[in-house]
Order: sequence, then structure tokens, then C-alpha cells
Amino acid sequence: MAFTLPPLPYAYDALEPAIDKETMVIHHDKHHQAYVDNLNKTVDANPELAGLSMEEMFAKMSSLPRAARNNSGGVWNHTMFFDGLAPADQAGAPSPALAEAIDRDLGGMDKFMADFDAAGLGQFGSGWAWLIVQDGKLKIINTPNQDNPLMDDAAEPGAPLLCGDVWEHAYYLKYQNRRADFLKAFWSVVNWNRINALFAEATA
Ligand code: MN3
Repeated sequence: MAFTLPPLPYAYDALEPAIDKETMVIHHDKHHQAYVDNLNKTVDANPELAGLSMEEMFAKMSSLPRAARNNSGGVWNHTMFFDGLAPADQAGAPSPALAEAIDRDLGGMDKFMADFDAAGLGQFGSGWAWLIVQDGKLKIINTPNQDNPLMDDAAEPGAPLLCGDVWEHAYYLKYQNRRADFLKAFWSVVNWNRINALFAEATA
């Protein structure tokens, strides 16, 4: 069965002013759609991928063709990214359990946000910043291209809670070269309710 593009869980302009409508339209309808289309083409061209979910591909990523990595990662990471955001008035706040873990593992909320931004800024070229649970603890990592922490050859494996897209297409229309300003605005639309739920699941 072919992969399909999940709809955005909010309106295209719902994240303004942090992320503008035009960027969201292009990012979701063009970039994310292209990864879905290319993943389906890759599956058609590689019979060993038939019937696999993206998570099943990640579990044996190192033995699959490069196109499977780029396109399954591209689809999955973008869904994770868009679901990880919410209109500012619906974004919630860290749960007591998550806040405690952020203090314990990441040195507090301010340091967490600064280190997450640094992971995004420090990713040379295109890639992603991540908050993950690794061995029961929170950790901030980054990945190049469309790699993610679920892939079998991930340098830093873990359960993803939040990702920040630091490909230029995620911010260039509004922020041009100012990746740091984009990451700062990103925090105003982070979906804490979802992170809380994923954290509870990953540490259950
Ligand atoms: Mn992107």
C-alpha cells in the first residue's frame, strides 16, 4: 500500500508569526509531499521494501538502498516535525515529570533550549536537531540529511520526542540566513502536550 501525506494538524497560518503561512504551504505541500512521492517510487523500484513500514525500514536501514534512507527519513521526520508544533495558545507546557527530567538530564529549561538550538546551529549543511530519550534519560542530538535516531546505524539512537528542521527550506522565506532567529521563534510553537505524551510513553 502506498504511503500518503498526512494532513497538517492545524491551519497553514496557525503558527504565525513564528512560522509564516507561505513557508508552511511550501514545506508541507511541496517538500513533504515530494518525500512521500519519492518514497513510493523507491518502494516500487526495490522489491525488498514492499510492505515495510517506515519503522521497519529504519530497523534495517544500513542494509537498504540510499534512496530508502533519504525518503523514509524525509517522510517520517517531517511528520514528527509538524506534529511537534502547535499554535502558541494550544502548545501547553512541560508536564511535571518532563520538567523534572529536563532539570535532571539537561541542566534546566534554559540550558535545554540553548543546547537544542546549538545542536541545530551546529549541524553543518542540512539536518535535524532532536530531543530523545536514550537509556531512560533525555538527550539532545543532531543528525545530518534525513537521518533519525530510529535508524539501526544511528550514532545516537533513542526515542524521539521533538525535532527541529534546520534545512534552509524550513525557514529561508522568512528568516533567510538567520537560522538562529528561526530556532528562537520555534520555541513559541513547540507542542509540549505531545512531548509530554511521548516522554511518558518512552519512559513507561
Ligand atoms: Mn524540511
